[in-house]
Amino acid sequence: MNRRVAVIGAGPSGLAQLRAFQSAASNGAEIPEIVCFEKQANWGGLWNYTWRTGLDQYGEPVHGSMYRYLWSNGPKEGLEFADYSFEEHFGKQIASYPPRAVLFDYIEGRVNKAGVRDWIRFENVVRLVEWNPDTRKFTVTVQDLPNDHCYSEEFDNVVVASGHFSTPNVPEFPGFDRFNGRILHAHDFRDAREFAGKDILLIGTSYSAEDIGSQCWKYGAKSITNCYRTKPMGFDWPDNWEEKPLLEKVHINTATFRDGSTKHIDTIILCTGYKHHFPFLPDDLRLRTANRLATADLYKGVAYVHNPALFYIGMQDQWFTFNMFDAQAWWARDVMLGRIGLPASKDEMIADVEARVAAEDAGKDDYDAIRYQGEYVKELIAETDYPSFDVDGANEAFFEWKKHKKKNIMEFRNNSYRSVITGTMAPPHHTPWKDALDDSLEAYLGTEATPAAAE
Ligand code: FAD
Ligand code: NA7
Repeated sequence: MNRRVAVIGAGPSGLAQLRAFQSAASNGAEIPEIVCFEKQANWGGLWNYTWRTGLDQYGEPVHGSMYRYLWSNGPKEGLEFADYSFEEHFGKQIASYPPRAVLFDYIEGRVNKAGVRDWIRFENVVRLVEWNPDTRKFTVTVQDLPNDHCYSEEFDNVVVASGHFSTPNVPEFPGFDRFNGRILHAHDFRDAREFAGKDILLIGTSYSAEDIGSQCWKYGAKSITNCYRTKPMGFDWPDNWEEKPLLEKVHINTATFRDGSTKHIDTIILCTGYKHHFPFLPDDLRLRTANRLATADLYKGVAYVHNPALFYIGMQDQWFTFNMFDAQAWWARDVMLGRIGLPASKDEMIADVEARVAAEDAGKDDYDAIRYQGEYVKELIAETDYPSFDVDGANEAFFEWKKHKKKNIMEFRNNSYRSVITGTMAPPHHTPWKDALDDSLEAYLGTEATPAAAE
């Protein structure tokens, strides 16, 4: 087979694609040549922590949006790889909300075992993808950053796995230009200790606001205020945390909210989400979608309806993450290997997208959304040889998680859930989340209580 496949990005989605092909090869299939382009110097995507913000040493926008002390925001039992359990990786079952370094280690363990690192060209950023309708091939233009060299190669298929939580959505509010303090987006947040003793204002009500606020609270902020455009998060917050209607304006250090109330503020953190941003894709190939479970223009959530030689992995808003990316990558692989056929007409693919959008819209709450995405994962897995797993069990872990958050937002990470891959119950973590200041892999996997000061 002399076909070639380009994978853009070596985060969890791109790595899922590499593992999918490697798995087929190890089962005796003939596979195309796979070339993965990754602009960072290592794999892991967002889980590859960087202290950098803004531009990197090459002048590239920094991809990383993760920060120090980040622990999984959902139970690991919802994201476990069906072909590589936590027990296989760590040699034992571990607690349910691992910090970033622990999850990075787990992600890396599977692809080290698969031996796919040689397929990746690190510090090679994709600049442009073009489709040639005559040859029915893509031309991918890449810049080798350390050698400052641009080159182009041809591919039969392209898989876009470049993530969508890196390009910040940055609204402006009246008075920002004269605010006497730091204004940053969640994308640039790195270390909560910077905000110890300060009055913090968070704009937004989703994961970033909840978690960055919790981090700042844990590491000693004086007060947390978050404001909402649609509705408050509604958790039972600590005494020094309050929720307010949306910010109307700031003047010097005073924030005024839509209900007319005011508050002294030292720092504003925009937790206002991210944009799907593909500067390397021309109009005919570029996905334009809102951050939702049923994306626009992707048949089965994966194949681009306007050119199904192009695939997108991980472009949905996410309850399920790693195992959903796997389900998508296995499915995309099987289309590329000719094991799964696509509908003959574009209209059929568009009808599939419309049905998914309608089904998502019919859901009434987060529980329906979790079920919806669980069904999607099941649907894709049923069409490939990705190991089947108890998706309903993973849904249950998510339901429990939501209840635990409602019960106590600062204690939900102290709970444990049962693995749907191995059936083992996770042990409780040795230290309550709010007291565990050291987020290193060693501290987490150790058995001692570790309230040690963070370094
Ligand atoms: P990414 O991880 O973003 O990886 C994309 C890769 O593509 C990167 O390595 C990037 O360098 C590369 N790339 C981009 N453009 C180019 C280019 N032009 N050329 C070459 N390479 C390129 N999920 C969970 O399951 N649990 C959590 O607790 C959790 N916490 C999160 C916290 C934060 C702050 C954020 C932002 C996300 C979190 N997520 C979490 C969701 C996260 O999106 C997924 O876990 C996962 O990282 C998505 O993988 P991905 O490969 O699709 O994208
Ligand atoms: P999300 O989940 O996309 O949420 C964005 C939030 O920002 C949401 O509460 C929005 O409010 C709010 N938002 C967006 N624009 C505005 C403006 N202009 N004014 C006020 N509020 C606004 O992003 P997150 O960063 O929290 O999470 C992304 C991923 O990172 C997630 O998958 C996690 O795993 C970590 P709305 O509800 O629309 O009114």
